Amino acid sequence: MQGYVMRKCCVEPDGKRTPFMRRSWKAYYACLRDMVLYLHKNDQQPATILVGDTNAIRLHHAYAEEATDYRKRQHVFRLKTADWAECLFQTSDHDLMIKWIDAINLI
Ligand code: I3P
Repeated sequence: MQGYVMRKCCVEPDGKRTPFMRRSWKAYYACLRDMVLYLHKNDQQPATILVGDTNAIRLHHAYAEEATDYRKRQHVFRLKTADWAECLFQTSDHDLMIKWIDAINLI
């Protein structure tokens, strides 16, 4: 699965709140491949991203769910990874949000 999403970092792998400078929403072209969610700057010749980079999120033991507590934007889901990091993703509509959640949780 792949497509454009917005991402907002909330909690770092150490469990601490993401610093102010890195909490803003940013657009990415997301690609789900081999249990890793790669966040590319765009869909043109995606650059190589090494697993372990903040833009290559390992999905083993990760969990996605609708972020019903986040009311500033629509169609937002939360991704919690095995290292306790958390980020929010916004999709363009509800169906796409459900598809991303299922794709992440069912791999
Ligand atoms: C905002 C800034 C805020 C953050 C907000 C961001 O980005 O990072 O700290 O609020 O998130 O959009 P910008 O500087 O680009 O305006 P929090 O610290 O409360 O997360 P929000 O859109 O969820 O309010």
